[in-house]
Amino acid sequence: MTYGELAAARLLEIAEMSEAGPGVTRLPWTPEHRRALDTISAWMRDAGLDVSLDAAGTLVGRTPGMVGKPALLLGSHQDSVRSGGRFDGIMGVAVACLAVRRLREEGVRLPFAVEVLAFADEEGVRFPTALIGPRALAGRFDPAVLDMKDAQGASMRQAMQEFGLDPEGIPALVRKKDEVIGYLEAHIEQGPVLETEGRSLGVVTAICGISRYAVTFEGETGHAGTVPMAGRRDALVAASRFVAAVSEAATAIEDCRATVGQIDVKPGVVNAIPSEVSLTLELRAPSDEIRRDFRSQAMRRVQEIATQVGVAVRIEQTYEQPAVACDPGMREALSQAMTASNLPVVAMPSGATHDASAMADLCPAGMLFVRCKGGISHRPDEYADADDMDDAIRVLAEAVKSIGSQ
Ligand code: HGY
Ligand code: MN
Ligand code: MN
Ligand code: MN
Repeated sequence: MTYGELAAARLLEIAEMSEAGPGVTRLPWTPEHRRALDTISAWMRDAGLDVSLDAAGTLVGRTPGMVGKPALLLGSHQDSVRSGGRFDGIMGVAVACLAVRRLREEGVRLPFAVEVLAFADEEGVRFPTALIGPRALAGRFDPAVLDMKDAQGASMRQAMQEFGLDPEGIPALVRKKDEVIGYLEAHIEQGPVLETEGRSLGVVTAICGISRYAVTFEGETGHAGTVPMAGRRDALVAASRFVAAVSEAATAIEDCRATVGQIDVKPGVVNAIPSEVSLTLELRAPSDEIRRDFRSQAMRRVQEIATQVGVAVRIEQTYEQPAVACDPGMREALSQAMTASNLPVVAMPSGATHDASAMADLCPAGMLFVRCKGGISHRPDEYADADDMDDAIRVLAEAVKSIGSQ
């Protein structure tokens, strides 16, 4: 069995650690997360790593006996979106564990420690924020997020405590810059570029920035049959015009993305005019300047529409992650490793955000993309093949080795 085939088998097994329903739904600090921790711990021990769980719920596998030595960090996230795929995030953890095992089996001795990190929450699906684990390591953890609530009304603090963690310990997780050499993350591309180019791997040049908002339109409900159309203050009419307007505006700006993924209508009955609509708005752009310009444009437009329809509108920013350029040294280590593995080097930007976005605040960060069938992701039919994962394990191991020989 190749390392890639072993990765494929492990990912099939851990995909079962999910809520019921299509695809994988594994949210942070849940029973599904707890089951996944046991499996990932076994992957880490199989790679010869000592395993511990930190206060944010990040599982940490570290090479033993390297006390006080700086560490090269590998890893990705264990969580998924709702009805997501088997590879987003967790494949990076599996590939990292098998790259460490490969180095061990080759008898490679490194002058630094290696850690594999399985972050709890990268997607921001359960709570309206994300990247808790990497932001804690980078000293960017904002304790205010502990009061954010999930759809059941549980706060992040409660969720963590019920998971057996002490969130008060999160600020102490910050790493000193001289304790960390860098961070390398393997991740399924989640787009079509590598498949189109007929390549198995790509080196990421930059990661997009992202802003998320909670937008609430407040109008007036009334009888659907007796209230004339003229003069209605229908919150859903305003929201619908806004969704269409922001989508058209984003389409007109190259590489800018606007998505309304969630919407809730009150009173939500067939024969009453919607009085309140709350929705999530997400903006992404390759540069923070483009994203900021687009945000101003979207905010102007939402006020115009609210005035036209006679409703009030409230906008709260819930999450922000600036765009990040991957570290040239890490890119070079990955590129040389690809060349050493007889793979042509493909360099490409990322339209998805990643744990590496936040890790870049702590240390030099690099990413390795793995070909994604049909560019499909955040869907149950997301797929990466064993052969490509085998390439990724080899290249990641090679990159660690080359950093170790610098
Ligand atoms: O949404 C993203 O870009 C990532 O998959 N969390
Ligand atoms: Mn991901
Ligand atoms: Mn994702
Ligand atoms: Mn191959």
